[in-house]
Amino acid sequence: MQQLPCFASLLLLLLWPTTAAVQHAGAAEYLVGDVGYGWDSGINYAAWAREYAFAVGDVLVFEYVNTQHNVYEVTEEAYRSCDTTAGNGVRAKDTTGYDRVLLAEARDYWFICDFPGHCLGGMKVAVVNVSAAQQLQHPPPPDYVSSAGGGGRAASAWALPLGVVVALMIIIM
Ligand SMILES: [Cu+2]
Repeated sequence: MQQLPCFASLLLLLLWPTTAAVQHAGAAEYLVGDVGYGWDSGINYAAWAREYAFAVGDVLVFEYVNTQHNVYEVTEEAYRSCDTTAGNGVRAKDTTGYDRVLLAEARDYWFICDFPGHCLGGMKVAVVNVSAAQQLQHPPPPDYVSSAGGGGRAASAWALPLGVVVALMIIIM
């Protein structure tokens, strides 16, 4: 009879990291520019985007001062020309200052700041080759590495064997 609470607490211990893995194994969030208010003038977004392999389900977080910048999702042509006259090539507009953009499709995404001169000054980011499936070794953004979320990432590697152990224990009980 004394075995039951022991099993229960052991189960809880085993289930906890499994749950964490489920939460973190999927989509990742990327703070554009990697720092607070990282959507700004004077940042090399080509270098930023090269650091990551984006996948469907990932979320880009644009944080910025919304009286000074905005986020327009545009066509590749408008991205290159920075010309959005009369709404040309504009797919979506975000202006809150904290915009979360879901990468819902496996395609290329093009973003610019539409404030006068900002796009031409380099305030634009291309998120290309968004892959259809989440990769097993999907690189997490730095804020996940340094925070408690890193444990979740590490846990995902042994989530499956852990699940088997938990299932076995349930059968034994
Ligand atoms: Cu701007």
